[in-house]
Amino acid sequence: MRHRRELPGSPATPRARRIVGSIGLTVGLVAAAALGCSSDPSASPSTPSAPATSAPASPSVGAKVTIKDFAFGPKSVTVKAGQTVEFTNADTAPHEPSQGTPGTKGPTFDLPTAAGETDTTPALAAGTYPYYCALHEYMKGEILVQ
Ligand SMILES: [Cu+2]
Repeated sequence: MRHRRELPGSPATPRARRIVGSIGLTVGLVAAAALGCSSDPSASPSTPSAPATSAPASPSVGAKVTIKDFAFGPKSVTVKAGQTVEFTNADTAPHEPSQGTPGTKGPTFDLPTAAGETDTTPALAAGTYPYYCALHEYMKGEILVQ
């Protein structure tokens, strides 16, 4: 009996109004938050981040080899550890300077270089790197890295 009197009683109406009012406020806040969030992505492109890919310093070229008349010139070059060797193909045929010796290609570099193009080895660690042309195995050279 006591419970039935309280449930349908008049106090329910003010409670309902409070609940509806709080829902309205909540919806308004959520809508405002959604608008704020959606405006952020559109604003971010206006502040471009610095290009990260250009940051690492490229190793310096320690020597340049010209491929001409199916020969490497000079045949032997010397660079410092961490430097690279740049190959320029001055022939009209493609060449492929490859670290190692014919039949025993090494892992350090393999540079298919079209006529007129330039290709560069990775930074080299100290050591002696014989190389040859994978397309014309009689073409040979040597890189000394100190
Ligand atoms: Cu060649």
